[in-house]
Amino acid sequence: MTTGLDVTSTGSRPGAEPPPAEALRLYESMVLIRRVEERLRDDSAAGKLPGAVHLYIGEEAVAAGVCAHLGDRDYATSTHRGHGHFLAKGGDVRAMMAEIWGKREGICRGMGGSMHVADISKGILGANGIVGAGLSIATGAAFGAKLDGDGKASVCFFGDGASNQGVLMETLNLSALWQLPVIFVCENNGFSEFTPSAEVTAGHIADRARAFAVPIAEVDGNDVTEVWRAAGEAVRRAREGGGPSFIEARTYRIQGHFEAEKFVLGTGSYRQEDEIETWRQRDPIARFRLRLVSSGTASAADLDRIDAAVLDRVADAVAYAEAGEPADPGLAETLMFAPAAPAEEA
Ligand SMILES: Cc1ncc(C[n+]2csc(CCOP(=O)(O)OP(=O)(O)O)c2C)c(N)n1
Repeated sequence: MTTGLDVTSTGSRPGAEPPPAEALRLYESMVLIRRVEERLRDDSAAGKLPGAVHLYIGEEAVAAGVCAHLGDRDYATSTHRGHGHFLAKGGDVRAMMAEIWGKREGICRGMGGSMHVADISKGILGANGIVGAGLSIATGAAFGAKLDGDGKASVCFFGDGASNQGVLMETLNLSALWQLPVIFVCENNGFSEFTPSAEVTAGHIADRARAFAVPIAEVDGNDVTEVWRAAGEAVRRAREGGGPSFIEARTYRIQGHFEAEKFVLGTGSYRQEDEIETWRQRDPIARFRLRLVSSGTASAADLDRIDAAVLDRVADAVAYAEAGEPADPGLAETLMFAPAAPAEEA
């Protein structure tokens, strides 16, 4: 359901397909996110994880389709639902798993947990528990990239709930004014916690960008090819100095807002089983698998091999996390604050 780009395209032709090797990477990226999160779902239910996890199951095509165009030098900011962004951007699965398990082998030495997975060396500027906070961080990074002048792009993933934060208007304004290489990616999954988007969100989300003349693309966020195409165009625009872009990806989260939400909600429910089932039928991985096989890009056996290798990686990451040492609370102060600047000589 692409409703089209709002401006003259500078990038990939409508209908362009990812080349075969890229298509297989997209598939692998989505399957890795899914299998990691299924383990997190199960281990959370078994009470093995020290904190809450917000899962991305059903939304994998957005992270995979966008991050396929990014390298380690590019930036991405994430949300409280950030495991998919971390993995798709090239974060290490073992280090992320250990982080979520609260182990010192974790990417933030187990001090951050699920909502703060980050790896600056790969341009992963962090998951973030503050809704909308990634918008200003990504825009700041884009400002830095523009000053560096070396073609880096900066992506901000955020939800439909975050689209109601004032900071979106501020960052759209500055990025349009200064033509910053930032790509706003709204993952519109229809809910803000337990509230349907329609009850808290006025108007059409992409129109917020239209007001600043920022080019927009509205895509089916469960179709990785559509996301990949729109993101390719936006990243190219950013690298060529063409300024910001806005992608609204319509998707759905299959799991709850966070695992164990049923203990908060009691017997109440904010969505119907048949709605969830309808979206299960639009599963981005199953759809892409069918497309790869029916187009002859890959055989079912090729994809089964990828599936099996991913399962091995996930099992290895869980074993690594389980065997790790608990985080050291004594590090809290040293890890939290940057060292004081040396005193200036009189
Ligand atoms: C500034 C701020 N306000 C409120 C919250 C509480 N909160 C956590 S997640 C969430 C919903 C976010 O919805 P959305 O941006 O659509 O992301 P989704 O959970 O759907 O991925 C809210 C309101 C918060 N963490 N930060």
